[in-house]
Amino acid sequence: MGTDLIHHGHINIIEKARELGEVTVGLLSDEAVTKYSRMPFLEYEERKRILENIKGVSKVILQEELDYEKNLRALRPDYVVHGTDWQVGPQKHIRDKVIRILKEWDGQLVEPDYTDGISSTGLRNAMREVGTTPDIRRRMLRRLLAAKPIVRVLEAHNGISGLIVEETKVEAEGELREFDALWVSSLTDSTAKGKPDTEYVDRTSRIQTINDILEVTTKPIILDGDTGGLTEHFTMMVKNMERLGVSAMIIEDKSGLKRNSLFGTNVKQELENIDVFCEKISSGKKAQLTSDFMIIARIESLIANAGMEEALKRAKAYIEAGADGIMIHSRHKDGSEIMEFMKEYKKFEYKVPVISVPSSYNQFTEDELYEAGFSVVIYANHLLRSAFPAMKKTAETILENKRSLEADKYCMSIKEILEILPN
Ligand code: SPV
Ligand code: MG
Repeated sequence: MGTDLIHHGHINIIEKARELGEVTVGLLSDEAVTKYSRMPFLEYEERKRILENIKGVSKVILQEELDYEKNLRALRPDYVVHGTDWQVGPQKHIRDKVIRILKEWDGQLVEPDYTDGISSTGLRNAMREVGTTPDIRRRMLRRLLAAKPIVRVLEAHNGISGLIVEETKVEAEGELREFDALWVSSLTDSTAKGKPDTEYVDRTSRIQTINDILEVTTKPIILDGDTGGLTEHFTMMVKNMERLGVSAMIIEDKSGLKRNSLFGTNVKQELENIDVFCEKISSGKKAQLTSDFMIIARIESLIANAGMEEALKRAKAYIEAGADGIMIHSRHKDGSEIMEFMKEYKKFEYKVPVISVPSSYNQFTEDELYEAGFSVVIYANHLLRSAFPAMKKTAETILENKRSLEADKYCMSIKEILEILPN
């Protein structure tokens, strides 16, 4: 079992197992669950306690992988009892292997009928409508970092794009894929408001966007905190974000009028003094109330053409100042400077998770970024960038035809739009 949402369907399975003998539950670790489903709301130890207290369960053991081989060989059970849900879909090959291994000692697979009218997925959807708590959501990013090779993050700039990040799923290469977390980007938050990405959109407005997203999602949020502003304001913002349940804030080491990094040196990109930025990081760390919240230092040396040495020097200094992660940014398309940075970073004595924003070097797959040493990949602006051309095309088509009929093919139906919104 993996889920934390226990229902009478699970109890039916446990009762069936109890008729056959002494029941041991293999409980999936966070790491194993996230290979086929989203992270459970409750942590492993909490899920374990619940199961241990269910009538008829003798023992709960850790299952670190989706594959049952290790536990099967250790226990050599007479029966494996499992719901029918794995007979099709991404877990089918795991089921086939269980049957094969059980044969070695004449063990048997028993699959009680699915209990009608209830499913963990249905409950999960209901949970989403109920929402989550700031504490559960805030902690989720650290749990994902511990459980997943690379955490996959997509940009959201309002409620509807938040819903897309929350709900989009695909089944590919035998696994169920979805996004792990949301990035609240300064670029797309500003652009959606028709404003430049220069910290002109103020904190009150950014908090409103975050609230709109929080209201309709349960996944963890990483906030683009721009430069963090004055240290005194940054520390207040840290407390504010913590209270809302945001998991992390990334601040960049720029000063003066902040310009978007993807302009590169076409505009003036002024780097903050290292000591001043270190002081900002350590003040933020001192201000936070929980141990879950993360402050991530973003290094802009490569964007400002200040060189690799400078980028590495800053990474060391920021880690020493208490940064929980670093983000190294680059706008070079070939990705060579980012890979060189990671090669040198691997030699660091003290390491923290490193975040990649591959807007320019987007030829690399997540697997390749993981191999290079990254722990998080942020797709920083793609929902806004893809929505904009469709909107523009629709506007042009209406003008050309003096009616909207021809624009229908660029639009989702009214019925669909009504159905994607939560009731
Ligand atoms: C953003 O998404 O606002 C970022 C990333 O800061 S970038 O636009 O690449 O600077
Ligand atoms: Mg930004």
